[in-house]
Amino acid sequence: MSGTALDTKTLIKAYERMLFLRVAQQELVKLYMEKKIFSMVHFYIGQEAVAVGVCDALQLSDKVLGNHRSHGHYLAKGGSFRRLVCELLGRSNGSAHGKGGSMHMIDKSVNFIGSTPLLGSVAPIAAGVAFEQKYNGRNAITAAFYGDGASEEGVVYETYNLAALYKLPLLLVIENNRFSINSKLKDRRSARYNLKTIVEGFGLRYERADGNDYHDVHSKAQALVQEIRAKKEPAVLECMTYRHMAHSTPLTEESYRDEDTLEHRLKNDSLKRISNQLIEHGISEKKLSAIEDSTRASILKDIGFALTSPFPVKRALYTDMYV
Ligand SMILES: Cc1ncc(C[n+]2csc(CCOP(=O)(O)OP(=O)(O)O)c2C)c(N)n1
Repeated sequence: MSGTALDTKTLIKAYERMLFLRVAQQELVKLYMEKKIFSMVHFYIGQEAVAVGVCDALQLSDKVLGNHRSHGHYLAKGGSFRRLVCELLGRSNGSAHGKGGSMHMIDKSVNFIGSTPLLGSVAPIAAGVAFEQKYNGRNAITAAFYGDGASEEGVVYETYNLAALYKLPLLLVIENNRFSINSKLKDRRSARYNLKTIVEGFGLRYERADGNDYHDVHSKAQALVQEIRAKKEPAVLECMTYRHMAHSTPLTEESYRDEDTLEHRLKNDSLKRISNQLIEHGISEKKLSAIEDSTRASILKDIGFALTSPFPVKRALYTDMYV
């Protein structure tokens, strides 16, 4: 952990935000199992400290982009759960009018610019967004989230090069959950692969955080964001984390894991960690479960709204098109 200790009020707020992402995902899993979600879904359970820790270091005017696993990024940037669940259920008041699904989260009102499932493609797009911010003299930065698998795509290395050359206000957040689908880091990279050396070699700053620890992610993200804003120089923040569920479906497949067993993941779980910290701060378990109950109630209300919302009309097929 780094940075000065967090006060109780800040910890509770972080807990509430992370818990919202967790409970929202748990309820979405149920909808998925009931076959109410048509699109492919990649759940974010386990990685909440990354999205919340980073987005808590940003301002509303900063822009965020994500990947195929972006429910958490979207919500952490202030996106509406009601619009998210409507989108997943294919309803017309979804964030992309029910036509994008889970992998195409977008909400320009909170500067969540979009998520793109083509691995690695988010990096150059985010660099373009950051270029506009610098070119037009805005005091804002862009953050992009992508996984360790995506970080191996060639276009990401090209982005490092141009981002450093043009000194872009860009924060690239790598969520290293150790897998690209079921493929392990050691089966994809030489034992001598060193991301810090690579990133710094291109001329960007590099930091590594414990992605299961809100405080560590947040304090490192905050320090980088301040530097990026002041100096207009890009940085990479690599967050080591775990996804609790399978890549997508079947949701609970565990056979490809070795050291990151279910027991190990639960022991290191970000929400468990922050609730233990709150208990150390004198917050009772009763208070924590009351927060969980009211969080779930608000989520269920939005799901109820979504389930009774209309599907897009046929002529909506011809809107929001580039042709
Ligand atoms: C260019 C490209 N190649 C392959 C895929 C198929 N694919 C989708 S997700 C995924 C694994 C992604 O792993 P990572 O980037 O680490 O993110 P995670 O799923 O672990 O969050 C792959 C190979 C894709 N979407 N795009």
